[in-house]
Amino acid sequence: MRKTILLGLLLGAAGAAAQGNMPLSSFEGQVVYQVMPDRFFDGNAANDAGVNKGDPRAWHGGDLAGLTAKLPYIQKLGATAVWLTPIYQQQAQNSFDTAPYHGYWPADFRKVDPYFGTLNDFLAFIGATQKGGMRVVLDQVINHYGYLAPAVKEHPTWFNGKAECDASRQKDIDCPLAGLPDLNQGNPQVRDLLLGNAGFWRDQGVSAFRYDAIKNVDGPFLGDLLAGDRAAGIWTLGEWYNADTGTVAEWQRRGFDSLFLFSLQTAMKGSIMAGQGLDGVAAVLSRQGELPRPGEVALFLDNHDVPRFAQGSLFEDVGQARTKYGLRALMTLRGVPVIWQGTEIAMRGGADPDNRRDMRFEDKWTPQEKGVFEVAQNAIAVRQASPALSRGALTLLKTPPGLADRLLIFTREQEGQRVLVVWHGGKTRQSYSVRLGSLGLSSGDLPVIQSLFAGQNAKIKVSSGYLHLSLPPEDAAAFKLN
Ligand SMILES: [Ca+2]
Ligand SMILES: [Ca+2]
Repeated sequence: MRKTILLGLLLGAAGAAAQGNMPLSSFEGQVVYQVMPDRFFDGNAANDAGVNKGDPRAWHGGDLAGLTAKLPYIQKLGATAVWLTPIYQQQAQNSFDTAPYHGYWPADFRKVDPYFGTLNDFLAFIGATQKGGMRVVLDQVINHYGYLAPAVKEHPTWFNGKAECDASRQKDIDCPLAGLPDLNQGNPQVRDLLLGNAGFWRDQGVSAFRYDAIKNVDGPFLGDLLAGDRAAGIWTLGEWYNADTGTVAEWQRRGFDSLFLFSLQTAMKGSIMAGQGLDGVAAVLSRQGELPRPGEVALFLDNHDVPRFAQGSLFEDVGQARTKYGLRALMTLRGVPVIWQGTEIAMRGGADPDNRRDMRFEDKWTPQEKGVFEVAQNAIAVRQASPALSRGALTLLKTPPGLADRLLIFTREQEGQRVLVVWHGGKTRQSYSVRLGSLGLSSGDLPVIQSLFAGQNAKIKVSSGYLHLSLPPEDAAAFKLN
């Protein structure tokens, strides 16, 4: 026990020193593309034993060789970083009639599962990303092993059992998540194992970690883990399911560079996909001042744990149109946009595993899917070409009374460049005339105005102290002001 405390103090001191000397890692300006390798692309049929593409709960054969082969596709979309769900060696058997294709049932944290390939395949992928100037975010599991991992029987003292769970006052931390064998990070062997895992993968050339289920992990251990990452220049992204602005702010203060802002995803899906007012989005954005580092927060329309964004609409064509709106809207926000594979073509799917259908590439697309991709590609390019959109401060403007459900207006500003952003929830094309003074703008603030997104007809004019907007239905527009 004493040894543990001393080691903790030492690491804490090293962490503090590192924080003092090292600039904080940043992903501001990046666009992340999220991949679940088993469901992305099969680049090696030799590791496909037992694959059954007809079963959504089975292995589907996608692998690291396939991911490397399709890296040009991700680059063509315009993403600058790739987040892979875990690639570790998984438990050999199924649980609940489900194979560990998703990567969250690890058996060995320092081996690559043969279905995904080898460590050399991973290094080849890293090499290809580095050649393309891209970054890699690797998913790290720190809360549990897979249900049937050999370690559970080999090292019973590593895990919180029923007694520990019953006695705990922090049930989220010391009780099993979905029944998974829960690691006791207070055990020095477990601690060293997990800190060592982080070091092992850092050494393979990753830029960032996405830490799974941080709500369920011991806080002091997380502090030590983050100190090590920070000292090594690794960006850390925590997953706290359903986190709101307050939770993200708290964990940024406690050392994470970023968390996923689930509350914004909920509000965006509600307003863009389900016809709720845009005031719900404004309410989330109005809290950004609470965030220590708003530019680092991870923003998303959907991911592998929630139903697909496009699934929020009954009809496929409506889902596609609203996904275009969602993708444009996402690219106007302050933070780090994360696009889950297939959202760029408005793939559909309900709850897990239906939201993890195999990725489909260009040769299989309908003209409508191609249309969604082109909007995604353009929106990303517009964001990347604009310092204001990619890194600028966001200032929410006051929407005139009675319009807050239909209009969301804000500016993004960086290096003297300014962009005016308008989201329009109206169901038909509509014109609005808003007094500049009521938005907190003066006419002198709006010298030259240029619409930024291609393929949409959004217009803006300033005259006699009014901002006149002519907006397509259900879409987000961005206008460069100078
Ligand atoms: Ca394969
Ligand atoms: Ca736990």
